[in-house]
Amino acid sequence: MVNSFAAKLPTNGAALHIFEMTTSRALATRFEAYGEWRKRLEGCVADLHRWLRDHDLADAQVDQRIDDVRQRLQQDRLVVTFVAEYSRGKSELINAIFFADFGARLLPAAAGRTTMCPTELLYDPGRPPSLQVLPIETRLKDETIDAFRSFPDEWTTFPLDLADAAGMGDVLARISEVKRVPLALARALGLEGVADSPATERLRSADELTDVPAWRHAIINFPHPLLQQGLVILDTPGLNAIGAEPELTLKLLPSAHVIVFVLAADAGVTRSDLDVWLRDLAGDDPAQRRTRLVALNKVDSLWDELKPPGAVAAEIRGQVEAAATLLALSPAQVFPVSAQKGLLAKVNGDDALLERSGLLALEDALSARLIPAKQDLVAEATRSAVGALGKDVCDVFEARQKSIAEQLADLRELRGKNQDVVTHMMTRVNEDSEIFERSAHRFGAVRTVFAQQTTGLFDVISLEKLREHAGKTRRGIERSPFTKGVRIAMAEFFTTIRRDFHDAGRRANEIHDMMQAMYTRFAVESRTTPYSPPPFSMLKYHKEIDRLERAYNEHFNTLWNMLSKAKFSLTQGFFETVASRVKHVYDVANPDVETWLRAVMSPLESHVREHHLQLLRRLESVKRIHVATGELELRIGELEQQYEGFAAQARDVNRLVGAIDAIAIAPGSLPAAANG
Ligand SMILES: Nc1nc2c(ncn2[C@@H]2O[C@H](COP(=O)(O)OP(=O)(O)OP(=O)(O)O)[C@@H](O)[C@H]2O)c(=O)[nH]1
Ligand SMILES: [Mg+2]
Repeated sequence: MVNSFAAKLPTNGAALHIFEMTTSRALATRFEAYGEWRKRLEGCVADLHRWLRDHDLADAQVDQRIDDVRQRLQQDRLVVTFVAEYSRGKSELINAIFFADFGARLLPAAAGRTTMCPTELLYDPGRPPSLQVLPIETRLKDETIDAFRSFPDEWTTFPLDLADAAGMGDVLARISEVKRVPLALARALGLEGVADSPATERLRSADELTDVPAWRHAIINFPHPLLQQGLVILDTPGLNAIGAEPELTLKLLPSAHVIVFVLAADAGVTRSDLDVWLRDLAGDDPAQRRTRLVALNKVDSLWDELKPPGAVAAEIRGQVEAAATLLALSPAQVFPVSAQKGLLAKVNGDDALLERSGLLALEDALSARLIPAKQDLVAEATRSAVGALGKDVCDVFEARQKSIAEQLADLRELRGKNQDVVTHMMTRVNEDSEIFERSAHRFGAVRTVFAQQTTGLFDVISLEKLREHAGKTRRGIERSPFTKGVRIAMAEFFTTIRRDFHDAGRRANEIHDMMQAMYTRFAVESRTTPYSPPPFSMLKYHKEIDRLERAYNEHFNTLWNMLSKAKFSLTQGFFETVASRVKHVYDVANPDVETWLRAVMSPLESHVREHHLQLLRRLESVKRIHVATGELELRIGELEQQYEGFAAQARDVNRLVGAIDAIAIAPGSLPAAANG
C-alpha cells in the first residue's frame, strides 16, 4: 500500500514545491491568513518594544513581559486529533485533507489494523525531517510519553529524505509495525490482545506468542506548510489502544482543539464506535461538544451506478441522520465523505469527483472551528498582556506629568515673589524628602517580609512537594494493589494536593492584603492615587484538579473492567499519567504565581523610584532658582515642554497598543475567501 507512494512522487527533490500546485482550499487559505495575522501582531508587538527601548522605558521586567507575548505568538500550536475504531479511514482522511498535495499516500492506510500507535505530525524547524518512534518496551518504565519527549536517546529516529520518496514510504510504514512477543511480556506491557488479528489468536494457543505494537508513540517531523504554521495532527490507532494508553485519554484528547470522529458508512454506527464516542468524546460540556466533528467516511460504498443519483443521495442522507441520532448530534455536525475518492480526486485534479467526495465541506467545517476559536484565545491573551504593559508605562508618564505640574505651580507662584518664598519652598521639599526617606525605609522592611512570604508560597506548590505526595501514593498502591487500596491512595493524593492549593491561596491572599495596605499608605504619603494590586485566584487549578480526578475515576473503572490480569503494572502506569497531568498543573501554577508576584511588587518599586526622582527634580529646580531667580521663566518654559513631551509619549504608547488591539480584534483579520 505504502509503495504506491513511491511511484507518484517526484524524485527530483522538489517534493515540497508541489504543495503549491493544487487549488488553494479554505483550510490552507484560512491557515495562511491566521499565520499572517499572528505575524502582523508580532510585528506590532516588536514595534512597541522598540519604541520602549528607544525611550529608555524597557527594563528587564518589560523585556520579559514582551518576550512572553512574542513567545506565545510564535509557539502557538493548533491540534487536530482523529479518533475512531480501527479501519474507519482516519489515516486515509488525514492523507486526503492535509497531504493530498504530496501526490500520494503519506500515512500508511490499509485494511485491518494499520496505525499501531498514536502518530503526531508536526514541524519543528530545529530538527531535520524524521520519523521518531518510542519503543513499546518503554511502557515497562513508570514514565509517561510526555516525560520521554525530553530524552531523544529513548526514541529510535529514522531520517526522512524528502528527495527520496520510496525511502520515505518505507520509513513511514514503520508506524504499522508489530512484533511477536511472549504472552507474558504482552501482559506485563498491559497490551494483551491489542494488536491481535484472528490469525495470531489461533497461533497464541499453540506457542504462547502474541503480537503487540512495536512502538508506543510516533512523531513525524515534516516541513508541510500547514505544519510549519503550527498545525499539529494526531492520528490515533483504533479502540483497544485508546484504552491501553491512558495518556491518550487524559492528555492528548483533552488538549486537542478539534477532534474528528470517523465512522464508516458501510459499517454504520457499531457498538464499539458508540463506546469510543461515549467514553472519550461525547462530554457534557456544550463548548467542548462544538469542537467535535463527525466524518461519515466511505460513502463511496453507497455509490451505485445502477441507482438514480437522487436515491443514492437519499440513502446517504438517511445514514447521516441515523448516525446523528445515535450520537445525539445535529445532522449538520455529521459530514458524509469519501476519503479515498477525495484523495484520488485531489491527486488527479478531478474537481467533479472532489466535489462528490464531500471532502471540501468537511475541510471547511474543520477550518471554521479550528482557527477562530484559537484566534480568539490568542487575541485575548495578547491584548490583556499588552494592555497591562501599556497602562503601566502610561502610569509612569502620568506620575512624571503630575510632578512637573506641581513644580510648575510652585514656580508660577514664585513669579514676582522674594527670596523668602524660595527659602520656604526649599523647606517644603526637604520635608517631603524626609517623609520619603521614612517610607523608603518601610518599603525595605516590606520587601523582606514579601520575600519570606513568597518563599513560603512557592514551597507549598513546589514540584518537590508534589514528588513527596506522588511517592507516598506510589507506596500506597504498592502496599495494596487492589481496587480498594488503589482508590484510597488516589483519593488521598488528590485531597493532599487540593489542601496544598488551598494553603497557597491563603498565602497569596495574605501577600495581597499586605501589599494593598502598603500601596494605600504610600499613596497617602506621596499624594498620589493608590494602586490596587490584582488578587490571585486559585480557581483555575482547583477546577483542573477536579477535572483530573473525575477523568481518573471514570477511566479507572473502565480500565479495571477491561483487564483482569497485569493490573499492577497498568495501575502503576496509569498513576504515572495522572501524576504527570497533575505536574502540569504545578508547571502552570508556578510561573503564574511568579508573574502575579511581579505584578504585585513591581509597580510599588517603580512608584517609589519615580517618587524619588520627582523629589530630586524638585529640589534641583528650587536650588537653581535659589541661585538665579532670573532663570525662573526659562525653567517654567523647560518644564512646560517636558510636560508636553510626556503627554506626546503617552499618546505614542496608546497608539502602538491600539494598533495591536486593532489587529487582534479585527473581524476582517481573515480574508473574505476564508470566511465563507
Ligand atoms: N471505499 C473506501 N475505502 C476507504 C475510504 N477511506 C479509507 N478506506 C479504506 O479503509 C481501510 C482503512 O483505512 P485506514 O485509513 O487505514 O483506517 P484507520 O482508521 O486509519 O485504521 P487504523 O489505523 O487501523 O486505526 C483502507 O484499506 C482504506 O483504503 C473511503 O473513503 N472509501
Ligand atoms: Mg490509521
